[in-house]
Amino acid sequence: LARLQAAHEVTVANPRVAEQRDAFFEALPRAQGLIGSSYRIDAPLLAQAPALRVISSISVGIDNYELPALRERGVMLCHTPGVLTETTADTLFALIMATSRRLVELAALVREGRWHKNIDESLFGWDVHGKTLGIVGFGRIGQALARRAALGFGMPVLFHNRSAVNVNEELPALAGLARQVSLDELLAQADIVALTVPLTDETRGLMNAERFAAMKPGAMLVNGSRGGVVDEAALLASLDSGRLRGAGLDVFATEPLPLDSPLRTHPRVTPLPHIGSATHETRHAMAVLATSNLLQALAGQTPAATVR
Ligand code: 8YV
Repeated sequence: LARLQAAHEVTVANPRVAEQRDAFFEALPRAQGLIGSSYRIDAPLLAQAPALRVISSISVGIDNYELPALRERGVMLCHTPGVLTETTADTLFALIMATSRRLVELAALVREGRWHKNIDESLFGWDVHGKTLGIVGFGRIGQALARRAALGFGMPVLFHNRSAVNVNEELPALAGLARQVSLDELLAQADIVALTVPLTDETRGLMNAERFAAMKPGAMLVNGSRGGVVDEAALLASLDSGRLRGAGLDVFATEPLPLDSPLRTHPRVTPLPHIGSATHETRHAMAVLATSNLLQALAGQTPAATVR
């Protein structure tokens, strides 16, 4: 990346890190290429980068990029789909297990020296195997999660997807194990609801008070998509009412999660710091793909992972 930066006036958009923020905005006017991830790239920022030709995002999600502004300026956007699918699905299933079996809470009990006697019913978790999993958004990650649940844990899978999916033809390994249903049917029948939709105008606030009220009493939610898909006030109300048994959250409306957010310490919430793809292997693969995308684009080619 250093060679790339030297050769092509490339800058890395990671202004969350204060000392990098100044360097980022100093380099931006000269940048022809930009390596991004979760920073908001919108029209005002692009106006500061007249030389910018390509953005290569180290992420599969692209909700932080203002696509019309990119198109208007002819800036190509590439991302890293595919290389993080399995890892992110692993994380989501780990979140299902951790939330169902209260693993984080019970590990803390041991760590804090509060394990004095056999664990009683007040600390029991719930089974995962055999429970019905409802997956909202059936793209690569949703399908990978379905394979883990259906093939590994005997869980019937319901999924809701914007477009029709012919499981028998497209996903034969899941034939007879995963069924496409309406969102209402999914919420009414699923013991565990997993969100794997991209954040769009259609999905923002999807899980609102009405949808939480439509969930099966005692159900659980896990979110590995984007925090903006969930109305967090409605989530908290559903947890506090006891209707929702628990929530495993890897993403939040505001990240890092504010210290005063009730979600950070809620007893029924298992929080993770947006680590869906955060393994050594996968983040390396994402960086390699993002660098390759940038090199191709700066050489005048159109990488396969270009956002259309
Ligand atoms: C990214 C993600 O690593 O790929 C995505 O969309 O949310 C994560 O896997 C994160 O955006 C940081 O780059």
